[in-house]
Amino acid sequence: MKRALVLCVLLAALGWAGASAADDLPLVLAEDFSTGEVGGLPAGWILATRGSTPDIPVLSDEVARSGDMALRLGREPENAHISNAVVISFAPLTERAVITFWFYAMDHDRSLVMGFAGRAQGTNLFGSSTGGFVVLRNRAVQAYDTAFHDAGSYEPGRWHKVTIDVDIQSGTYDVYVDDARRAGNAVPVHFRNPGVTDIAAVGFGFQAASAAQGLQPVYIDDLEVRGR
Ligand SMILES: [Ca+2]
Repeated sequence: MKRALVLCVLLAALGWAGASAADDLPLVLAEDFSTGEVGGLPAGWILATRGSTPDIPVLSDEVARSGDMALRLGREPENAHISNAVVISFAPLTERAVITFWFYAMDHDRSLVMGFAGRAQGTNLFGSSTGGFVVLRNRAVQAYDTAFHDAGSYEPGRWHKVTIDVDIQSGTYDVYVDDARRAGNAVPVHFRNPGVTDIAAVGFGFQAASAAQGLQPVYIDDLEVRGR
């Protein structure tokens, strides 16, 4: 009893009590971006067009955390600052979802946008239709509902792990960077779209802050979804 209490206090102090039991959840999706051709879409993913840019996320062998390939999000400098996105769907989760992925950014400019939402949203996982919404912004991983909330800092040129622990019924989630909750990050963050009632898709795109900023790619690898 005493030992269990000590463990609980320790986990709470580490800010990790919420996500510690994620391994007990059924594995829904594991994606290491190993299926497909360099320069093409990863197998099983759907293109979600956003605006009128030719830039699309593609498989790349420039940087990989596992195997030879990762997902490369980027844009050509003359193109719009928001690229097209890719989305993968899975059977709807209605209770809890734990989404983990790794990213490798080339600089501190805003570059990555990641969203997750339900079956009713289809591939429309960004902007006001999204459930949860995570970006790289102001040298931090941030989650957005009606304001940006820091979840943790990151450095260019190395892999960082993002864990998103979603309480689907309450429409809230916590974000951890490299298995830690940032000090002072007391939120759970609310879904941007309160009408999201299940989680059935995850999507990634490139979104710079402006046409003049965010010209370097960011890479995604080793995405995993657990839940029920
Ligand atoms: Ca890989």
